[in-house]
Amino acid sequence: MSKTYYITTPIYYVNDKPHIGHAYTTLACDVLARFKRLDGYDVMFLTGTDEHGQKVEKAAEVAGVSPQAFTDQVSQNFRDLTAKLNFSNDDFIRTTEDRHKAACQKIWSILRESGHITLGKYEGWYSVRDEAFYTETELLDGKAPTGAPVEWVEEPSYFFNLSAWQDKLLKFYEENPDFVGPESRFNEVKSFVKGGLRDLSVSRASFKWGVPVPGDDAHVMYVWLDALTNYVTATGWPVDGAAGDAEKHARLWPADLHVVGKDILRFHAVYWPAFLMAAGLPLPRRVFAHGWWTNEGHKISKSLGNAIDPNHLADIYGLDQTRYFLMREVPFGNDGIFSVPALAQRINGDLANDLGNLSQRVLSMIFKNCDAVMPALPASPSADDTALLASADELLALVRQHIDQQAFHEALRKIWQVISRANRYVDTVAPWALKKTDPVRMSEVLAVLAETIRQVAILAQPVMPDSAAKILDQLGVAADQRDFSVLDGKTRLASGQAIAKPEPVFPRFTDEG
Ligand code: ME8
Repeated sequence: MSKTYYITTPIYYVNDKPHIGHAYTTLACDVLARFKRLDGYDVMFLTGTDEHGQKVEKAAEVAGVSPQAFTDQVSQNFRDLTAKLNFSNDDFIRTTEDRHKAACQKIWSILRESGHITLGKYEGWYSVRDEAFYTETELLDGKAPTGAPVEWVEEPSYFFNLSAWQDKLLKFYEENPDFVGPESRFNEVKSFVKGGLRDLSVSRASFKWGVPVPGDDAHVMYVWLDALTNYVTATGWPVDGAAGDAEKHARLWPADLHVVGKDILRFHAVYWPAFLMAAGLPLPRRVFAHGWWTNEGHKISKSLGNAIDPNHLADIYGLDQTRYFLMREVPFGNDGIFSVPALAQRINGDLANDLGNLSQRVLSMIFKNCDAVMPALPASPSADDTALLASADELLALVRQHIDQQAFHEALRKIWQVISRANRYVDTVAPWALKKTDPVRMSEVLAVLAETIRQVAILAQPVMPDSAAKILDQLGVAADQRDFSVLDGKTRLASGQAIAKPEPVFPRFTDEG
């Protein structure tokens, strides 16, 4: 059986429409999921919506509908976005589903029965926007450290004994140096835990929109305990429940990677591992926290009304162009500044000029000068031929290394180095000039280029599935010859097949509309 790879996005709150930030996280997971599938893994890629809690309840109230009707509607926006942006998720979980409520109640019962959850009283600050508890000392100018407003809460509450897990968490971090990426964020997590942990309030008694606490209807579960549990729900856990699936759970859990934004790293790298240890479940292998996109340097917020709609980006600039830009522009882990000029520059530079022109020029020459039949590679390649092909053959190993570190920008940079090399090779060997002087050599040169483009296009599939497919179609690469087993020199582009008249894949972007 092939190796499995289980990757998750955060589940998004349904208080608002999806924006570029949500699209970004899911896109990164989609690229990883596609990459791993092409690299021979049996992939489970999960995304979904986080539908309980006070924030969603309040948003429904403002909209004047019941929380369930509201979440049905907003969750659909997130589901629609996955189709629109060509996300290949294998499941879409909603926390209002029965399978999830069963998992939440199961984890609760385990924690309660093993004495890790006890009843007490919460007195302190709460931010509905963050769905998080804060101490007096954490507040800055009467607000949460995130800038969110807080309110005073005094109510009976169940507590999880988080403080008891400090040493075990630190030991786990020590033994698993890759647990959190990037490293700088892992250091922040460790300092936070070293600073001491307080027991965590895990139920609310002042509203109803949540999973009922088993055996105590006056409480609903804290939305973060509910939300985090989604990652095990989707594996068919609890295995003895109505939606249980022992085989699936054993195959998928623990997850290989939770991708999150830096805002919610603490929940994933501290609370979640503690809940899991307490419940006797294995811990995820890695959590990666990416940075924050701003709109030309301004924080994206509902109140500023400056959210960037990913649907709009795909419509105006092209889907694969948008996907490429988001993955290439900013080192994954860093904050990023969204701007249209930066996007236009990537579209016209990297895509239209570098890759688009290369492929269009080479295919057009084959179409015109080789009777539209794919030429054969040289029997005795020149030093230039060998060097170019070697750089393409080395790519998979390099790209895989970067992808396994979630360094998408580096992976793409490596691919584009080969594209630049191919463009320099075209200029140096000038196949158009060989047409009259040495047509055999011309066809060999074009074959070397076509083979390079084949490998580049296969590796570009996870980021730009449609555009890469168009290039591979134009090269005459069969549909079953597009996974990574045909890379690194193991296979070469077939010759002798007819090719159709090539069409440019990446149009230039101009402002003129
Ligand atoms: O936190 N830049 O949901 P959420 C980059 N329901 N990424 C951004 C972003 C931005 N400006 N804005 C949002 C929640 N994100 C919880 C999660 S998981 C068990 C529960 C992305 O709707 C980023 O991934 O507030 C961030 O972590 C997530 O959206 C927060 O989504």
